[in-house]
Amino acid sequence: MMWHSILALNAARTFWLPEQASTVAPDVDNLFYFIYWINVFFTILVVGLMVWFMWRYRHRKGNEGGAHSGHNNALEVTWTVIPTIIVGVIYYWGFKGFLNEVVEPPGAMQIKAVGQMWKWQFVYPNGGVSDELHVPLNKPVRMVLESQDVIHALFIPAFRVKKDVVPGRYNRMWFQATKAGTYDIFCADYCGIGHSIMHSTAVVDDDAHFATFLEDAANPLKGRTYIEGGKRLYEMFGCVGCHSVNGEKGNGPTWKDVYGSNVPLDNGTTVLADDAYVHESIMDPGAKIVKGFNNIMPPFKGRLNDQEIDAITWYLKSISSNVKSSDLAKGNELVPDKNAKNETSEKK
Ligand code: HEC
Ligand SMILES: [Cu+2]
Repeated sequence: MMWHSILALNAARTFWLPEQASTVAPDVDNLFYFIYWINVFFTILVVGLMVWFMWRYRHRKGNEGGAHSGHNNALEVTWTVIPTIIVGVIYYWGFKGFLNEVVEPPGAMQIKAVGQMWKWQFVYPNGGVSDELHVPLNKPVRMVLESQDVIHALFIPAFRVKKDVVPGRYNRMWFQATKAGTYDIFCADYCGIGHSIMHSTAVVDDDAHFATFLEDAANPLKGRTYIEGGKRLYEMFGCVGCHSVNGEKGNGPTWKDVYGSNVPLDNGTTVLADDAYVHESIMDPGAKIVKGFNNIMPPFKGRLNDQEIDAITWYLKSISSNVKSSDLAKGNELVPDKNAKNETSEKK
């Protein structure tokens, strides 16, 4: 079709639009340019005629006006039928494109996107987690969208997809990336003071890189020491949102100097913050409530395995003055690889 080749030329230049990096992108852009060029054509036609008529029928001596034209059937039919056809074409094209964006192809890989003020987290089928979206090249991906707080919207311009992320509801969208590279991700719904910093990156990987990424995302401790791994988990699992490591009080108690201290509880007793207490605090936060805090910490039972809790514990020790640095030797050892995979795959 001639239209298509003209439109394709346009799209290649991407004068208005971002790069095309998904299967649906060319169609979305072609429709955009179709409407755009129709507008250009009719704007020039109508404005051109107006200007020409103004000139042609301007007031002149001897031309006092007079003849008025009345009803004209041919004209009425023309300007009814042509726009109707154009609107029909736009509707058909748009609806078909809409269906393409809504009906996902079979075999899509599911990635969960969790929006929270003001960051995105992505969860992969193997339990891996990242704050930067990685997707495989040329494979359909289903995004299941979940919000922890208010309404956000996941917008990946290069893929031409955007969808609201609504608390209490699982929205979905799908795409298939067609070009390796990195692309912007934005939040497209005003969600508070940090809205403008709520962005991330979509990385389209070839199969080998994607496999490596998945492996690393699901085995956050691999190749790291216990202390480094614990710090990574602290960030990956959002502990950082409630627990500071510099002594500042947040929604939860600071982690600085907690390990090895006597923690006052809300039932009036105290407890020594040792390995067992840390383990219990993570798996079953409601069991002992720290005085002055509420029971708002989500339990991480089923999300963190023993090795990961060990790593977090070493991280806690490394930032506590109650632990001598000579006692940190084990924490500076590399986490052994064994079983890491089997255990983490149980995470949801
Ligand atoms: C939504 C906020 C929130 C998040 C997220 C959170 N916590 Fe907590 N955490 C708290 C609060 C509040 C307390 C104190 C109340 C209690 O004992 O349950 C607490 C207590 C603790 C304690 C006991 C600390 C002490 O001073 O005695 C540990 C250990 C702990 N959390 C670990 C974690 C880890 C590990 C993560 C991430 C995997 C995490 N928390 C994520 C809110 C949070
Ligand atoms: Cu947002």
